[in-house]
Amino acid sequence: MLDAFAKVVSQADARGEYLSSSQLDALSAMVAEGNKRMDTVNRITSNSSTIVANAARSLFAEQPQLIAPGGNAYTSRRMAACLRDMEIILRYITYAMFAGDASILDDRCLNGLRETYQALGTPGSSVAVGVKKMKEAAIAIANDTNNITRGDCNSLMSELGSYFDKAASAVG
Ligand code: PEB
Repeated sequence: MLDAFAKVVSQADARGEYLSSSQLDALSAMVAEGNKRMDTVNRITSNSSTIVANAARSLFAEQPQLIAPGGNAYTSRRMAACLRDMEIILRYITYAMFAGDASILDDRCLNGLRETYQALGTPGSSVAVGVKKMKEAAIAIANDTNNITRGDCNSLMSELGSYFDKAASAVG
């Protein structure tokens, strides 16, 4: 598991080089913008249940076969497993956002997930739709400019979006 700092250190070490000034500039910008990153993580974390529940509701409205008898989220046990999976994915995305690096998400959540779903007979493409719905909700919440000091959050939001895209394409 790496964060943005450990990542550049390990890359530089692999080449036997000092940290470059562009790497130092990028990390320095990350520190300077750190409050926005923490706010983003905090907003998603404190709204996680809403994000998961609304994304799941919308997924089941679009794909009602999932909750019909014989569907992949039919019976409360499978429904609970489905909501739990979405919660797990969202949680790892908040870790990646905090660390500024996707390796925690890759290593501990997405690695082997496609194969797990294949083995379970769970449709990965439907999970991917659920993840995309969480992406829209999370960005809307994290990027809400009401009642906060306004700043430029474009690059943070595209970074956040990239973690959801990574998760969706890992299973879809
Ligand atoms: C991944 N999901 C399930 C299982 C595992 C995971 C390992 C099998 C064991 C169990 O049932 O608990 N676990 C999960 C994960 C990590 C992990 C992400 C990462 C660290 O450790 N069903 C649907 C939807 C979708 C869904 C499309 C969006 O119809 C999910 C939610 N996952 C789902 C379901 C099961 C499951 C298990 C229904 C139960 C499958 C079954 O037992 O038939």
